[in-house]
Amino acid sequence: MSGLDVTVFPHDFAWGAATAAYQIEGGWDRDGRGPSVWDTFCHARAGVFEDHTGDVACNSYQLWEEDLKCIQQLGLTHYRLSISWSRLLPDGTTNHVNPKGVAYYNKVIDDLIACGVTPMITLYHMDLPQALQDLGGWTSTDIADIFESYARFCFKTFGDRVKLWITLNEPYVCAKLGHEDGTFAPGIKDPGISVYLAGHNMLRAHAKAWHTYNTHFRPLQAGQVSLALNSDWAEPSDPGCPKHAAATERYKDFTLGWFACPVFCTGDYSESMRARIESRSLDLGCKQGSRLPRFSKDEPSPLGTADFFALNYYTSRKVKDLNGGSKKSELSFVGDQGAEGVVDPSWPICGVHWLAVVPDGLRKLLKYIKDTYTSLPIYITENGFSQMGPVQIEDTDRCQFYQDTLQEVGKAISQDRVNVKGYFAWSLLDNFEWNHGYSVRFGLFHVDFSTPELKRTSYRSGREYAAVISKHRSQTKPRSI
Ligand code: GBH
Repeated sequence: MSGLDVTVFPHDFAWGAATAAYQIEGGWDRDGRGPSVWDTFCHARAGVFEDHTGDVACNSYQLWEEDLKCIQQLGLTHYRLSISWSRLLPDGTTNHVNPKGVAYYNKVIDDLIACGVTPMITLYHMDLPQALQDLGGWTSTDIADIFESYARFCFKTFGDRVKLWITLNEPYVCAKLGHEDGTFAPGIKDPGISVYLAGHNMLRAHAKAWHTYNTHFRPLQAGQVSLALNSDWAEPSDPGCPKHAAATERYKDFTLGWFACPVFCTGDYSESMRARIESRSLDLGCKQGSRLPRFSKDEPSPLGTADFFALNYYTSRKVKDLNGGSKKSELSFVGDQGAEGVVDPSWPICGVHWLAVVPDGLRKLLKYIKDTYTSLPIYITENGFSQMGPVQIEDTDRCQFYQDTLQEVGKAISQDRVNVKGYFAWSLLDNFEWNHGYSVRFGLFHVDFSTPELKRTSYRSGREYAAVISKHRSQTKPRSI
């Protein structure tokens, strides 16, 4: 990454790395932690690579100090972690607080701050307490208030020190993979119905949590709250064809727009999403009218419930129109979307099959977000490159990827005038990569899962990322007044 011009990044740019509780913590039943949907999913052998589980993962629950050493070696200014909801509140509700869980996160937060690292905390990263799933999980209306109580508890307990909050990570993935495709926990396959209910309740939950923070905590704590949205950059597979161009707009509206439109634009789903789902619901004979729920006037609106834009970007897609295809008469999210994203054969794939390397897609997406949704500051809360197969500690391809990607972020800042405030590499450590188990490695640090010590060793990319951060520190001076 030595070819990177770091001077385009503002002096207070956040250099981070990210992780998520279930993917690193292990200690799944230690010290009073309750099970989450991912414990259930893995233990049921519901489709994870070679039946891997997060029971031990990187054992960050016991080896936090080792993680902290990695963070310090990188010289990060920021670290994004998530709280395991069921470690804090074993049954998901504030009726029962686990003091050991509180102590763990207090220590992590205090240690970070003592080392000069700013924590960014995600409240929910795919790991719903199983007890709440048993009540209907994200498809239940009640979940929004339960999440709000959990969020309130976290703001109250940690908010004196934590100033950057993410309520939900990737509601799209949780709704679609968890409730439509069934490839992520809780493994529900209910095409075209639960996906919208889950997404809707996540938006309600997020909005309630943001309003609680805004009213009761912001005046004293002065922090910021957002939700992390994943999005590919999308372009028509054939730019000359109006059908594919229209499909591309729908693709964007159904992925990023599904959550970004209610939060950043109108307080409601996009017109295109509403109209499509309504008319297809009629065509397909759905009894209750549209399968896309409505926001109630009696509840806090999602509009304006983000203090910054949090973006997880990994890859890009070329979009094809599907309106005439076999999905036309199928009750499904993709049928509603009427569009399909495919990988351009010219794009290299890094490790896992879905991850086509398209660094300039990030620049285009950043500009699109600024032009379409908001002029608020943007944090890139995840972005990364995976390895599969034999481990390469000298991961020169990943180094090239980070250099190319950061160069594109730099262009977004200096040429497109996008207000990018920070960048979080996914991930600090190799970890439990959901349905791919430990077969896919995203870390800046290698973790040796074959021995109980779970030794962390820096990849070359970790060393080079550290060099970028320290070069930036030495080349940019805070503006003097
Ligand atoms: C992020 O999702 C997650 O927030 C993070 O926890 C995760 O570790 C990281 O990405 C890397 O994957 O294999 O065909 O089922 C990014 C969005 C959604 C992209 C799920 C991959 C699975 C495609 N991801 N998708 S498939």
